[in-house]
Amino acid sequence: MTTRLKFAIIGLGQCGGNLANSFAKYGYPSMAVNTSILDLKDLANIPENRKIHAPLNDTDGAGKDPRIGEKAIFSHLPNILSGIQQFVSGADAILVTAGLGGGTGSNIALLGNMLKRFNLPIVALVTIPTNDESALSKVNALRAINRIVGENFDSCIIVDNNKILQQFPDSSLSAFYPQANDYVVKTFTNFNSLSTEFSAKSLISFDNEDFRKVLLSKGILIFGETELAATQINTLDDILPRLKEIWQTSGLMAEGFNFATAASGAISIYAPAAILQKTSSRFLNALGEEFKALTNGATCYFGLYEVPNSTTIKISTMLGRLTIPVRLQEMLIEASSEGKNLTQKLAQELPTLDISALDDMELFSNGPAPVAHTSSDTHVMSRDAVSNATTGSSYANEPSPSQGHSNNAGKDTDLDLENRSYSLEEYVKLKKSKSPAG
Ligand SMILES: Nc1nc2c(ncn2[C@@H]2O[C@H](COP(=O)(O)OP(=O)(O)OP(=O)(O)O)[C@@H](O)[C@H]2O)c(=O)[nH]1
Ligand SMILES: [Mg+2]
Repeated sequence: MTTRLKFAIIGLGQCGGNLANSFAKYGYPSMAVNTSILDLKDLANIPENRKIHAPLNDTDGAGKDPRIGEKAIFSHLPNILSGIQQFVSGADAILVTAGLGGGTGSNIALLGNMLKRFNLPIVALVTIPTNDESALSKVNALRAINRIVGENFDSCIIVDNNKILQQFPDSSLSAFYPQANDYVVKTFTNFNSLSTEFSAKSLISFDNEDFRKVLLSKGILIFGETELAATQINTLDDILPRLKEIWQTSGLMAEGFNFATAASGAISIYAPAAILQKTSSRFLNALGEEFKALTNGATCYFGLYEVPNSTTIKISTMLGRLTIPVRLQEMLIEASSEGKNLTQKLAQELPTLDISALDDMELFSNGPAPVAHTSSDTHVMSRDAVSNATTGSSYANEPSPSQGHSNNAGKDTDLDLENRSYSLEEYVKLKKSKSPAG
């Protein structure tokens, strides 16, 4: 792949690793850093020596706790930095990527800050949680976004996971993330790749330096592509009223940007010869005017290409140095109410049951205290009782020799048992010897 800029990709956490894995599929040198060994093992496109396992002690993952992720990164910092140092040498820029809802990837600003020592531009590509995710994920994401913007990276691309469902409504559970990650990487690559330019005839060229200017313009960056059937439009002027809509809806970027905050942008148009022939040369002025009006005067870099035999018009756009979008302000409102509930729940003592109704219950018999026997016969007696029990008669049901004595009151009164226990044998012998018949 011939690219405008040679990016070295570093994925942090599970989402970051998955995105780095997708970048690797498109030919970018990629590595992954994670607190979880299980997440790392599935990254098939990343070589084993480019996977850095950085757990905190014996834990696997950070359990959505950014403090664990932070400690884990610090505890492996020398190892992480030496691995990255070799990896990034020769690159034009570093792209760090992560999901901000978890405990590992939400430390992307910390990692990015450490990477500043390599003196390369740093782009962050992050995902923000869906509405359905927990307050904890949203709070993690909002704190992380603020740190990224505060750290002044060369730009930050925000992929909104909410939009994956809109973009791929029929996606299966297993294809959901891979499909979205592939789409993000493919769109990014279309900007960074020169292959379309090679196959097209350039009327106005969007060159590498233009790309670098917009990409590294600080703040938040959006990019996207739209394709229209050539039959849908007559001349390129027809796309002008749709420009804002294209920015607002294209791709998986977070929505609700104030385009007037953009400082720079790019628009590349790829069209078939027939459409270009019908379009007046005044189109470029009109496009420049429209762009300036929408962005309140941002610098725009244009590219215009004639694509032979094409039946579509492709419009690629980038806008740089935008401020945090409304989508994140909405998330802040959700997170503060959901987070308050969660904080209250966590602050509450765990209630126990009122079991006073059980206080007077004695469920174990105190019974008469066992009689202390001194005779060794006792031992023999109980053995016999056990053997009786096993032959069907139980010790409890069978009258004991002494009971037998009292039950047959009058008859065996002469049998002097002295409150003692006897073996059955002994008892029968005694009884026989004392009975008149015996
Ligand atoms: N687009 C996309 N989003 C993902 C992907 N995997 C996870 N996410 C999102 O990323 C957020 C963070 O999840 P993880 O990446 O698993 O978190 P982590 O950084 O590994 O942190 P811990 O699991 O706490 O160690 C979640 O809230 C999801 O919304 C992925 O492959 N693609
Ligand atoms: Mg994880």
